[in-house]
Amino acid sequence: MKKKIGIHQLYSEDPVKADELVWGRQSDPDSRRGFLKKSGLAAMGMVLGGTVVFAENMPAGLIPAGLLDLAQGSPIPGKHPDLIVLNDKPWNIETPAHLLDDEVTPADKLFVRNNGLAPEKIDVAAWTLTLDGESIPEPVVITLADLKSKFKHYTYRLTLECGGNSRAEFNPPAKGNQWANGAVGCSEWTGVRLRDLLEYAKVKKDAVYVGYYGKDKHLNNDPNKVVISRGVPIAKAMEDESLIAFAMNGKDIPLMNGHPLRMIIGGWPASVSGKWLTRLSVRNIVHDGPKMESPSYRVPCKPVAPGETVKDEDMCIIESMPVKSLITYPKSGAMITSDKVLKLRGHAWAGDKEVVDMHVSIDFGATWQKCVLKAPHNRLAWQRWTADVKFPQKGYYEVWAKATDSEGISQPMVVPGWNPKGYLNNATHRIAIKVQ
Ligand SMILES: Nc1nc2c(c(=O)[nH]1)N[C@H]1C(S)=C(S)[C@@H](COP(=O)(O)O)O[C@H]1N2
Ligand SMILES: [Mo]
Repeated sequence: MKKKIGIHQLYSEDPVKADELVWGRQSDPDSRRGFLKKSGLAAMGMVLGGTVVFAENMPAGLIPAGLLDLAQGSPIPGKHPDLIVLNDKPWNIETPAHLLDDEVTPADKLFVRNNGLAPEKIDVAAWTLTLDGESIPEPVVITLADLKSKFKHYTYRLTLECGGNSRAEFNPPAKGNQWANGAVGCSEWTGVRLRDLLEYAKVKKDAVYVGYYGKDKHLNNDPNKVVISRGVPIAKAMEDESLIAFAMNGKDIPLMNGHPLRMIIGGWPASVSGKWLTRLSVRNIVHDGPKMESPSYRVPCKPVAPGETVKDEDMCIIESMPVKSLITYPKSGAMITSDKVLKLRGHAWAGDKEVVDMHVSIDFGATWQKCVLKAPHNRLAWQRWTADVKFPQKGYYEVWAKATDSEGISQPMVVPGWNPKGYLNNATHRIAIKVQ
């Protein structure tokens, strides 16, 4: 069941609280007069398409009229109004496939997956990153300013996909956010290499895993409870593209995507890319932070029948994500005329591997047409594919898209490998086309 939360619903429960969430408005409980900070004001201006001239007169808890037409939209500042809200506590927001058409996913179209409450106050000037753990001789604290000025910067486009993306298609259903296909994106990240930081902190030879800690708060507000602390084996941490990023698409990372500092690990479930990063714990064992334990972000080590119960010890940690693709143009349901060639487009990716082949079918998988496929901009970036398709007669069609990775593994046409938590569904993406 999809839970969509529109702006009205958000405001109906507690408009003043909603205001605080949406715009960061701090309200005076006595006068109910809103006080908007500069950032909230700027966000409001951006969403409404112009500076709010008399903002200081705006009562707290008032839904801007300019937002009313955006009804079902995402109420998060800086996020496109057509993103779909699956949950608001915590925020889980996905991007419809047709909004993922850009080669580089813009900030307003990158999905949000929070496990807890995003930090409310970010003090960039006071932000530090600590490196500690069994495999670091002496804990090291680096200020954000030093991290930016003392280490070499690298920029990569990296595909981030939630391990639970496309969960909605599993049957029997798996609990959790019922993502359709839009918990994925490929933005351009700038930061320092995780490897450079580890070497600076004199990482020991016995290092096994790098675990992250972020500044978000547990849903129950308990400051001592860690929301999520996952990470990657040392070999993945040492790769060129494993970044500690402070910028996305040449700007500050959006608040909901981890501003001012986050880990970015392309090709692996995005849950290993820690947001609001404050600490890296370099472990001499497989990291054991919250949500590393079974069954979180794990799948059965051996395939199981749909609905089967799997023991915790028979679940294995997800590493590289499987081959997958999206049709990003046209939007599902598009109507075209029968004399037209339809120019389809999308992206394909394959975890740590590359996509080497891309096909589409308009006859429910009976025959497949080869697509034009571009090389990735850099390793671990998704790849653009295009195809010119003609439809033989008027009627309803489905376009199915199928990518094949460098090991010859293709996307399945039916939902693969049912698993208790509903991870790793990489079945072919399907859209509807009506030819008139
Ligand atoms: N600190 C922190 N990091 C986090 C999370 C979180 O809840 N807290 N969620 C993880 C999960 S499950 C995913 S899919 C990605 C989502 O990244 P995004 O919100 O920038 O799209 O962040 C990961 N990093
Ligand atoms: Mo995730």
